[in-house]
Amino acid sequence: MPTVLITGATAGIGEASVRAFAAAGWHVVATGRRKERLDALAADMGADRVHTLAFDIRDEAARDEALASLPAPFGEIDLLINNAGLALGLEPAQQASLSNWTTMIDTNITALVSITHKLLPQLVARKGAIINLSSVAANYPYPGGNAYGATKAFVRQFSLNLRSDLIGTGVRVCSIEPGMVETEFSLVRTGSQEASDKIYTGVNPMTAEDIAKAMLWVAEQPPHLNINAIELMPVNQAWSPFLVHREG
Ligand code: 8X3
Repeated sequence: MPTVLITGATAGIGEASVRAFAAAGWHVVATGRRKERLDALAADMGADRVHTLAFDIRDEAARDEALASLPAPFGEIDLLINNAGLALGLEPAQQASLSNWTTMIDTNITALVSITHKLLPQLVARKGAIINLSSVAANYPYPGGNAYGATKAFVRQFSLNLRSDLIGTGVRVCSIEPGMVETEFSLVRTGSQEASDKIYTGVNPMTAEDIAKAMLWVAEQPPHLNINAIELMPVNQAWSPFLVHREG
């Protein structure tokens, strides 16, 4: 069975993806910062199916050391799921914290690009695949989206540009672009469980399992078929009219 490496696997979409791919018979390398959560996941799914690596995705030396330790068959990665990422803050740009912006850029862009660059030779050799977690925020601006949306626009465009360069290698690339999914996402973004609950109340938002299922579907398409991008929203989420400021 093929092997998938999933970043940001300790919660939400990452954790649900580990469960979905392992249940479908894949070997899964689950990476993230919170070791006890990774241990629990491996205990749950079986250590023969899920191998865990605890490191901060922004720490290249720790990442390389962890990847070098992978035993067979976990070291033979066929699919990279770049799920690790976060949103911090919903303030307008002129009030936002610069350190929030740089943390998002470091995680959502720099770390994603770096692990992709690291694994690309192997993925090319194995005719593998990459699934990048972008967002609807890549495609539509919204108040408070500022740097977060821009990082996700990078992820989408990087995915599409990878397709151009990887033509002829057999490597497939997909950008997954979800709207509202109830996970720790909004808790991390707002710093408050109450604020997070308010965002999802009455929305019937998507679940982490919904997105994991979509990723598994993408991964299990026949090798001649590439799903370029998938944009998903709960039925109760859509677009609003342009903001218009009237003077006077
Ligand atoms: C976040 C998407 O719609 O929750 O990636 O802002 S949304």
